[in-house]
Amino acid sequence: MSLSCCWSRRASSARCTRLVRSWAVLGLSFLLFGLAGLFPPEAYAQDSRRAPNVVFILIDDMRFDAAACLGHPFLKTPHIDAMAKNGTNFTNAFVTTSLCSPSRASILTGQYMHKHHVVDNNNTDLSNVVFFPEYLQKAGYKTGFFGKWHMGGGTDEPRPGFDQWVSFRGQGHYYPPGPKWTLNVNGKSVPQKGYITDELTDYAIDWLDTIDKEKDPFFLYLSHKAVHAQFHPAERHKDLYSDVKIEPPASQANTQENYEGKPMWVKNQRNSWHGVDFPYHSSLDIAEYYRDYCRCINAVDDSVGRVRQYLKDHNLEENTVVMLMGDNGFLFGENGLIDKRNAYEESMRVPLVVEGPGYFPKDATETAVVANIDIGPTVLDLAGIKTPEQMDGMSFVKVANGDQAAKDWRKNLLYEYYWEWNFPHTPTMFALRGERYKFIQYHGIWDTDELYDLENDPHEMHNLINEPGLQSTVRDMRNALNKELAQRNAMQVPFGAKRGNGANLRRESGSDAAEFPESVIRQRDAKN
Ligand SMILES: [Ca+2]
Repeated sequence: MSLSCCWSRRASSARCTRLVRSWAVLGLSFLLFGLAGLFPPEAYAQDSRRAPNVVFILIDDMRFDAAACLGHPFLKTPHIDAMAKNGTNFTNAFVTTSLCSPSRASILTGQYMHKHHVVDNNNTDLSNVVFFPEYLQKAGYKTGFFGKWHMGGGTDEPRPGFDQWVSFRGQGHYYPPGPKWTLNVNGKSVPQKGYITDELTDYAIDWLDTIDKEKDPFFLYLSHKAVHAQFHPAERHKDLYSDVKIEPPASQANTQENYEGKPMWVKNQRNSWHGVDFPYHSSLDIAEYYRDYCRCINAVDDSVGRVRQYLKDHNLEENTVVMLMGDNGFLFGENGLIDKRNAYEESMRVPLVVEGPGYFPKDATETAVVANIDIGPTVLDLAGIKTPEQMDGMSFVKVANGDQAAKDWRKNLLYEYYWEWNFPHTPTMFALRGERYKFIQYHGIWDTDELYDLENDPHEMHNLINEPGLQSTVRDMRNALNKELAQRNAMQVPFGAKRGNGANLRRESGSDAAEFPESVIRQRDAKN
């Protein structure tokens, strides 16, 4: 092996750094002892540095494209861009369930929803799970949680795994709604003073100041309330992007062409709580709504800038891995829908940018399919802790560095969402998201499943489920999905108690209900 080999690969400075370090240690070994055989191979293959600090920044409902470096047409996000320039942009990052609490539980446990059982935003039972920061504590890390927890939103009490705790009940508020609104700071109620994105960053940085950073590694979990609805930008950002003309996505138009081949639930949801005809049962202007969403991103970008500046000012850049991720995506009119939950790209795809000199390549793009369930295993791997058996995810450190062959990485990612009483317009679905094709299988509807060619149809406009030339692909993906569900013991759908009608209204002047597709219509008997 020569040192030059790493330059022929994609941007892989981390691997080079490790190789240089490994060869330096190996040379020293020969010098001191003369006999390489005295050393087990691990002795010079391992990183001699202390386990790195890790900063995990989770952005609520951040779409895969919600930063300039992620391809957004007008957002200005200099700090997230600088992070991507100094690290790796994972362009195929997903969540295994596109909903706040289930996805957050998957991040914290490394498990699928069907295993951790946080199946909606109401379920509060977390008695049978282990949060990955609990392992970090045992390994000597100082751990701090700042922001939205959400699982069991009725309480803001500290949860296991964190030495420092700052959180709030439920979704929290951008600005305090009144003098009685409080944050929970290590078990004590403390009034929220200002804009939540800034205030959480203040708390996080104040906590970093208290740590003996020479002695202890730290894990900072900065879990922003932004950019969840209802969007309320910081005062300094309230006029940003006012002159930008916002065009609806091409698939938003209510045309026969757009709904050709789509399941009936998609057209029906158009005129519902989560559709453009009756958004949140109101007359909301989706374009203005999106503008405020973008403005809220800017406070997050400022927060990223402040955290990175702190690391720089305290000489922590070289031994700290910073990760930025969304807990789920968000639709702003695609297919006539808003919000999330479904398995379309805008819903299940999220941003994931990771920087850490020597750990992740700089200015690199990684296309391996990674997910929220991989965060726990990855952070534990960085800390030198083996992935616990109960976790479903995998560490992506090696695959990002080119040290793990692509063939040994997952080819298809399982996606799951369970129908909710509260939002009856999105059905239960299971999907396999592969590198080229996505197969979506529904439970509880009877008109059609879906298959998309993501290479030629990235916006999922043409359902290929009935395409004659792709029937073997449909069969293979259906078999693979069923096999994966069976192996994971996931062929069951839990549900909670019904408490009301849910958001089941339709606007009288909105679009009509969908008609059954021709594929299920017969003239006489089923043999026609
Ligand atoms: Ca969310």
